[in-house]
Amino acid sequence: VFAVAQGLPKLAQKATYKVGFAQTESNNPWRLAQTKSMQDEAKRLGYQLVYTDAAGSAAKQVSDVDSMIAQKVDMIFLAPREEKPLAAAVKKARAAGIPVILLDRNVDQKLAKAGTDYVTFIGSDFVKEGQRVGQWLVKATKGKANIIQLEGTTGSSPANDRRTGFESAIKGQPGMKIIASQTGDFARDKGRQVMETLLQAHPEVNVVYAHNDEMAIGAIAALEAAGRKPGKDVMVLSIDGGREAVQLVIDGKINYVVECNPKFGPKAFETLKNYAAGKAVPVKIINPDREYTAQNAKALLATAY
Ligand code: GYE
Repeated sequence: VFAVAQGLPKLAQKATYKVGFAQTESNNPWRLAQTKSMQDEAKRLGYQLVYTDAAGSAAKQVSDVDSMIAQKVDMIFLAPREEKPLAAAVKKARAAGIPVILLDRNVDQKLAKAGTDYVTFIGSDFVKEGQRVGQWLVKATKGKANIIQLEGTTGSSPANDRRTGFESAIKGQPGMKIIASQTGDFARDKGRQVMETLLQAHPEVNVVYAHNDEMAIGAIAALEAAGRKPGKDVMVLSIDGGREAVQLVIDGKINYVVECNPKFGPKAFETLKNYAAGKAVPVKIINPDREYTAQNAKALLATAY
């Protein structure tokens, strides 16, 4: 299925564009790297970028999109914080004749559709990311583990899908149990606090699966404060692959990381140009993800974001 055929708002071919980028928050290195990549590419092309930061509020992000519509931007890049509340914002932009490209997170597919309500989703396959972590863990533990899962932002597509993928990968393993699963909102300090509480209630834990690096790093702090050895007596697994986490793989405190690369700028703007040129744009553009292990982390560190 290709986007151009479906009656989406058209985008004229112009020498320069005024483009919106509605970011979800900027409290972690992943978000900062993504924003920088978007800003750098806009600058390189000589496009005007209208940037907003929803500061962790889906309601603010909805009004940020409203203001971009009012400013009549040519196109909106949106990183929807949560799947449901932002679906309506996507439809509003479409009704106003402004095409939307979703970056890194998706909206609820029952509420808004790729190729109809928005042009395309560019990002990772989150189900697969979770599956890769689960499959690695099955091998590494020979199917025996007491797992604490630190979930991402409630209602966000990566949290939903990383949980689904992981749980599907360990499903056939009677010796692998998720003994607790709670949200840490993709944030370092929240991850630390949640881990601190869960650790007291579940001292039998020997694996922490965090939906992103930030929560994994927070969990490591909680484990160390409690006298546990992250990476040794409690395995730590995460997703993202920022430089700090890759260094922790080298240090032996994180055992396995699936990459989720935040450098969307070049792909995002290339897609804009293809769309304006009337080329067929696929309704999903999936970024390839690497992985970091004790074997390759040193060699790949310099190329991590
Ligand atoms: O993993 C996390 C960020 O939406 C894929 O959001 C993104 C996730 C990423 O805050 O660190």
